[in-house]
Amino acid sequence: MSNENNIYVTRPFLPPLGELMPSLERIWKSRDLTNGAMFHQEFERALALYLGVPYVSLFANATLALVTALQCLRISGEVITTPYSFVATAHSLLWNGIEPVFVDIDPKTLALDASRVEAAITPRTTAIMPVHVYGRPADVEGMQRVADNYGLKIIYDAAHTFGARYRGESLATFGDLSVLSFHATKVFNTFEGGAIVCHDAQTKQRIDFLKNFGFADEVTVVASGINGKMNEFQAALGLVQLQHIGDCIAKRAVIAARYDEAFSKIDGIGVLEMLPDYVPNYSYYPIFVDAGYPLVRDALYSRLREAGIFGRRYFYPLISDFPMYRGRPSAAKNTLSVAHRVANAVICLPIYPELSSTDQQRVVRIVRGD
Ligand code: T4K
Repeated sequence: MSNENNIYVTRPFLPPLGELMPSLERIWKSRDLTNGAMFHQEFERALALYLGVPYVSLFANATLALVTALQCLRISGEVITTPYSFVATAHSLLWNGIEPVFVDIDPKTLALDASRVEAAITPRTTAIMPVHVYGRPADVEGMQRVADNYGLKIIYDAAHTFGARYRGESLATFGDLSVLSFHATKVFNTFEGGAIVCHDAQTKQRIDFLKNFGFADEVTVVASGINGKMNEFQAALGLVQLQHIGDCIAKRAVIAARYDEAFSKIDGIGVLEMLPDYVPNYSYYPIFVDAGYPLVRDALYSRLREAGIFGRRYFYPLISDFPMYRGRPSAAKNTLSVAHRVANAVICLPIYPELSSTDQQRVVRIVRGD
C-alpha cells in the first residue's frame, strides 16, 4: 500500500520490537487475551497518571468510545457540534439516534465557536460535542459557561489531544467526558484504540459496564451495552509506547518549528497562531492556502502528490456536506461560512517523529514552488 519514496501525512511510531517481547510472552503464557485483564488494568492506571486525569476507560477505538460516552450520559434529542472534524464525531450522534446541529467554527481555534452555540439551543438540546481540532484547545471556558447556563452536558472529542496541555492541565480533563483516539495515525498509537476520560468512580463503572455488553456481573446486565473493549495486545503495546511519547512529541516540535520558519517567508501560506496557556502535541501541521499564493489549494495539493508527498485535506469536505447530513437546516453553507473557508484552504503536511529533515525539505521546496 505504501511506497518508501513517498512521504505520507503521518507514519505511526513503533517501539523496537524487543521492548514488546516480554509483554507478549506474558500474554502468550497467561492466555488472558481480553476482557479487562492485567495489561488493560495497568494501562488504564498508567494513562491516568501520565495524563493527570482521574479515570480512564480504554476502548477498541475512539468511535466506539464516542458512541458509548453519549450512552453513558443518556444524551438524546439534539446535540450541538462542529462540521469541521472527522466524520466519526457526527456519526457517533447518528448511531445513538441523536440529531446533530452544526454550528460554525472559531477562526482562531478552528473548534466550535462557543459564542454561536447559544443561538442554536432548543428545548431538545441536551449536550454540546466540540472537538479540540489538531489537538488545540476549543474555548473550554466559553463552552462551560453556555453548558452551565442551559444545563447541558459537554462531551469533548479529544481524539487529537494526547499529551497536549491547557492551563497546566491535560486537554482531556475538560467537559463531562473526553474521548481520546490511539489510532495508528495519532500522536500516540496502539494500532487502533481509544479511551474515555471521566471524573468520578461511578461514571467510570457505568462506562465499563457499557463497553462490556452492559454486564455488571456474570448474571446481571444493566444496560444494552456494546463490545468496545481494548484487548491485551493493544494495552501491552500502549504501556511500551508511553515510554516513548515524550521523545515523539519533542521530535514533532522540531519539525513544526522548521515548517514555521520556512512558511513565514512564503506569501499566501498561512499557519496557525500559537494559543495562550497551551502546550501543543504537534499532532498535525496544517497550512492554509490563500489568494496571495500563486496556486489554488487543490493545485498545490496535486503538485505535492505528483512529487510523492501525500498531505491530507483534514477536514475537507465538511461533515455537513456528506449525504447523510447535508439536508439539515444547520448544514446550510451560509450558516457555516468560517468552516467552509477553512476547509477550502487547508492542507495538513507530513509530520511524524521519523520524518527526516531531507524529506521535510522536499515538502518545503514544493510549497515554495522551487
Ligand atoms: N474524532 C476525530 C476528531 C478524529 O480525527 C478521529 C479519527 C476520530 C474521532 C475517530 O477515531 P478512531 O475511531 O479512528 O480511533 C485517519 C484515521 O483513520 C482516523 O483515525 C483519523 N481520525 C483521521 C483524521 O485520519 P484516513 O482515512 O485519513 O486514514 P488513512 O488510512 O488514509 O491514513 C492516512 C495516512 O496515514 C496514510 O496515507 C498513511 C498513514 N498510515 C495510515 C495507517 C492506517 C500509515 O502510515 N500506517 C497506517 O497503518 O483517516
